Amino acid sequence: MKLEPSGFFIRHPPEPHMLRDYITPDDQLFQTIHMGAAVVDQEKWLLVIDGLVQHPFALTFDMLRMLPSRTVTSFHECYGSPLKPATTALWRVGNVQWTGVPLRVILEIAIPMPTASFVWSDGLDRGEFAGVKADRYRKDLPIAKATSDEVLLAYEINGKPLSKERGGPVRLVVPGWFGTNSTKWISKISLQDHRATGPYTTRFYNEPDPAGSEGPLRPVWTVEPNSMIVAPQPGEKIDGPRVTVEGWAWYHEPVERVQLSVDEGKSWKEAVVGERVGFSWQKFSVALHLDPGHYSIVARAVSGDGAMQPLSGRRNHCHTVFFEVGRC
Ligand SMILES: Nc1nc2c(c(=O)[nH]1)N[C@H]1C(S)=C(S)[C@@H](COP(=O)(O)O)O[C@H]1N2
Ligand SMILES: [Mo]
Repeated sequence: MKLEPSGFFIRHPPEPHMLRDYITPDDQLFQTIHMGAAVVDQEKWLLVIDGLVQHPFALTFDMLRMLPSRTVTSFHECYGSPLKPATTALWRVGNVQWTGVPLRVILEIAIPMPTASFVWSDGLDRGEFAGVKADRYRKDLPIAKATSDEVLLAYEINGKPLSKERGGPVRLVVPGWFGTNSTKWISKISLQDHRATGPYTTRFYNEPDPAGSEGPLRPVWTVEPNSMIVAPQPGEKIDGPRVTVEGWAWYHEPVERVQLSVDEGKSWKEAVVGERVGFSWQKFSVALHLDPGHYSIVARAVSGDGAMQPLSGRRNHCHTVFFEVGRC
């Protein structure tokens, strides 16, 4: 398997204030590649389904295209480096439309055995990341998530074929879960009764519970509540007194409230939060009346289940933007 480029590669997203569009264009969406981008010939691509199934089989790209497809709008967020403690906020995120065949359709053809509890997914990339060698990129999903409607074997992003760097011709997409679970250059699905072997589910991408409990590490699966301010932009000078604050909020479950503070979290004002469509990010906005002066504004997403962003020290900590209100 040829890798081009080979080795670790990140394409960083633009600053949050540049991500104003509801649908992030492909060229504004970050990319994360651990070992290199696999060069896959669509004509030769084959997906193998095996393990704890009654009917193991393989299918070509043309066969995949004949199966029922759907389009899911979803935010897409990278967890960040699995080598560093999860304390730095990155806003390595976007919101896109994925089109493909629900993984469930494939699993229904294969018929999982009752003992199958995890779905492993293998990518065609191999090599070394952080000094650790791997013969493939391998991830896993509990069968309940793998069989939910939104999980796709995707071949399109925003209505266009996936590029090589995006994981084409076919990748897994796991809406609501961190990007690391969405295996690119997918070539094999295997049903198993235990978590996947290989560095990307054992050495990397397990973390302590941020609640601080001493228990075992948990897999990096569901996304935590998060948000980012897209307006005002950092350093902007606005004619007051009316200042419109806007941004995006996301979580694996819908975000219920977004709160804003101009006094470093002492008091909070509720923003208007838009509906979630599928697994999309949600727009928030609020109009503030501010006297002339220098301000810092902080946004905090709160979910229906009570989870909220911490002010600092966590990968999803609150975003702060400094700006100035002038006299109009
Ligand atoms: N095969 C394979 N799949 C992969 C990766 C990889 O290195 N190899 N990187 C993962 C990570 S960490 C993220 S955040 C997403 C990034 O997808 P994108 O580059 O399309 O944004 O792909 C995931 N899937
Ligand atoms: Mo990632």
